[in-house]
Amino acid sequence: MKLYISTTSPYARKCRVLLREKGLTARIEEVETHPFDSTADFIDTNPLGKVPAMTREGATPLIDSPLICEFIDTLSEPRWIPKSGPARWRVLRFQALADGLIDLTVARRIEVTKPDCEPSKFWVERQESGISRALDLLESESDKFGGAVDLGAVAIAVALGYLDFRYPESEWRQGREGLQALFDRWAERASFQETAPPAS
Ligand SMILES: N[C@@H](CCC(=O)N[C@@H](CS)C(=O)NCC(=O)O)C(=O)O
Repeated sequence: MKLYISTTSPYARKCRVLLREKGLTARIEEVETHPFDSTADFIDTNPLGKVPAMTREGATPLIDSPLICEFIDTLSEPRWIPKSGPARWRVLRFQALADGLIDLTVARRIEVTKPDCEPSKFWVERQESGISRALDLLESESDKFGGAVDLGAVAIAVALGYLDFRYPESEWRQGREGLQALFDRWAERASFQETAPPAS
């Protein structure tokens, strides 16, 4: 099996952290790709041209990081996504919030780095407000993921790492001790260190 990744993609990083934590790096080969290169193998795997994307022997390819993580999680125990009950929805909701935080941060960066064009104040303010509200909500619920080792906690830590990488002016740590504690805890793990984005 192959996992198409880029080293700067936070969505791919979520899958890569999970692969390492679940001891599956020998079963799934990471193939570094630049989504804009659109090689035939990559586009056959994901016609949308986005990473991460995954090939599987004798089965359909998988795209979209939540789906890929769900599949990876079935390959070894213990599960990082609870199979049922309220814990499952808690973990998947935290992943959705974290992915949404990444979506807004990516959109903001595209807006502020557009060549030959002033960023739209309306969109940048809208994206920054959404980022700030999502961070405040996660901080207010940080007792729920506290010391958790599951996909929700991974997704939040990856989103915070992406803010450091692409939007350090957000100063997300200010007044958010719960999120800072979560991030510091993950920053110590080999899975997190090995998948850190390159220095920008
Ligand atoms: N919802 C997707 C988002 C994937 C995504 O947007 N990946 C970015 C890299 S961070 C990408 O490949 N962008 C290339 C493009 O949009 O053309 C996921 O969770 O996997």
